[in-house]
Amino acid sequence: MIRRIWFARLTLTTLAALTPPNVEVKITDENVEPIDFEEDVDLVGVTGMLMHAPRAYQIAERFRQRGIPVVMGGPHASSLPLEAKEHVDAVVIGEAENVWEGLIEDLRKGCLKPFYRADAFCSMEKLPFPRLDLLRKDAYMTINCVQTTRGCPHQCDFCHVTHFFGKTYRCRPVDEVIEEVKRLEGDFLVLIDDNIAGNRRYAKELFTRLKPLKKQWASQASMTLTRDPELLKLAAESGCVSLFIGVESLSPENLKDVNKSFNQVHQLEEAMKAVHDHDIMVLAGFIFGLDHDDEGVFERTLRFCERNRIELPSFFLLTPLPGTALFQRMESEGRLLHRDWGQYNGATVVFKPRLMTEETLQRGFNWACKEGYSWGSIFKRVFHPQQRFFTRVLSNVAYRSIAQKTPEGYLPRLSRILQGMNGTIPLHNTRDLIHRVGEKIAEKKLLLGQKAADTLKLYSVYNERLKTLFVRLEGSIDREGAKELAKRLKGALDVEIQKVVLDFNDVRAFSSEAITLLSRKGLLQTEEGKLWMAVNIPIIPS
Ligand code: B12
Ligand code: SF4
Repeated sequence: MIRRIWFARLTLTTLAALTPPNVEVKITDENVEPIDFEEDVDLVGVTGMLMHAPRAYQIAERFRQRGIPVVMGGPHASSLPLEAKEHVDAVVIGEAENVWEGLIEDLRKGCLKPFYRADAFCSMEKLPFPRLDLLRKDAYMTINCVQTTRGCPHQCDFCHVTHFFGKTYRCRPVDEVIEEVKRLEGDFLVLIDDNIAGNRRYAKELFTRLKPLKKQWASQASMTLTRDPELLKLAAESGCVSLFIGVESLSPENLKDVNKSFNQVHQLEEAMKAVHDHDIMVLAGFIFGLDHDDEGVFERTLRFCERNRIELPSFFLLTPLPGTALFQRMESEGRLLHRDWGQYNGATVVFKPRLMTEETLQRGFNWACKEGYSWGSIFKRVFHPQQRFFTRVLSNVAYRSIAQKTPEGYLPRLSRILQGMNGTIPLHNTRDLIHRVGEKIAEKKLLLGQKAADTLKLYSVYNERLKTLFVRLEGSIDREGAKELAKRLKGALDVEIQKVVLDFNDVRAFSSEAITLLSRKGLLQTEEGKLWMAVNIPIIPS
């Protein structure tokens, strides 16, 4: 099943291509085949992401026991070279292009150095084509992987890409990419770039040149691509059939926290529709455990995927990767639970979340993974009249088989209540509203004469650690709005909720009836003359 969706990384095939032709190379991808530890070799190279580090060290140890030198490179070894060096003979820090040949030469001379650091990013011109011929063709959905760019113009706090490849976005000459694509067998390929649309001008040229080759391709892109209709159209015309898009969160506060505000939440639905309108499948990535995520995030996110018919939702737990701004922040706040890198796999909680306990986050994540690929959810996301229907179903079946392996999870008990707490309440009567001017007069910004908002919006967040529900109100409140608010709060009463904090700071106008009702219910208490208050809700009279 996994073969239907698994493709090979370009790491080892690239290294093989960089190896002098008089050296014999063999690739073993342990994802799909066992390692022959008895193999007669002069040098072993290991690669891996952070989560693979413990296994990489075991592999190194087995070969080193036989006296075979081991060199390690890749994202993990480059972030923590001193740690890696404790397990291997040499560490390559950064890209291999400028150092690999020298390392092999040193090996021949018997003077392997402990560290090889790529001091500058390599040129993207004349890169050798990866040795795809060394891969087992039958082990993957496809071995046709091509990289057209390195890096990303953005710098999201949790992402390792800009840390590793730098903020520079380097593009290969389009001629060379086209030549590489032409040599591939079959009509499907994966462009394994981190952000295929990082440079619009380059992307437009690339897509235009891909068009006549009549291949189909999949890739990753940031949301910015969805805001450029011309580029999106060109992508589709050049054969784009699916895009992994890092949506990450439905909360603007979360996105701001991780330096990803260019994902604009209010445009998300439109963006998903734009991609679908071009008959491109969406693999949307979501991160759970960000600082503004409460227990409602799992259900809210899954329903978003269903509503927007996202073909393949991918849920990840926030994972602080060494080298990233997120890691630094979590470390300085003392929130990392341990440094057992094997568990830094995006599916295990490794830090203290802000608004939930570790258990709630883990179980909620497990629930979302399983529920997201339940038949019911697949049905909602996939069954609609669009092309590539069978591809959608088959890839969901493959993802489902992986999701089934997720340990048992459950939807946090307060999830339903939290969904009910949010939303917009329309006003019945906007004529008799009294503008709230007190603080504004003090600021010399009179709001008198301005039209009052004709809705009341509720934004709720539950802090499981404080057992407190925070509700921010925005807009205007009339009698009906006040009644509805009181009703929802009453509904939210639960043994676990001990306190509710209402924030009226963004309420611009009240009707006198609303004020009376809120006061009668004990919801309105002024603090130093300000209209916002903390209320112990269990005292609400019915
Ligand atoms: C393709 C890809 C995948 C594929 C992998 C398919 C497969 N068969 O493994 C999929 C989509 C499944 C995937 C999943 C995940 N991925 Co991924 N993935 C990538 C991606 C986009 C491209 C990898 C690639 O081919 N790069 C091209 C090659 C040429 O670059 P390279 O690997 O860095 O190698 C160069 C150097 O590092 C060096 N080098 C590397 N290894 C070695 C070894 C030796 C001996 C030497 C000398 C040199 C050397 O030389 C190479 C040439 O310069 C990278 C991002 C990126 N741009 O690299 C992320 C990336 C590697 N993934 C990442 C992550 C976190 C994951 C997940 C854990 C995500 C998650 N939370 O679930 C999972 C783990 C899955 C798993 N079980 O393995 C992170 C790793 C960060 C880290 N420090 O660990 C990256 C960097 C992306 C990111 N946003 O931060 N991924
Ligand atoms: S847009 Fe994607 S690839 Fe670029 S920095 Fe953010 S997460 Fe990483």
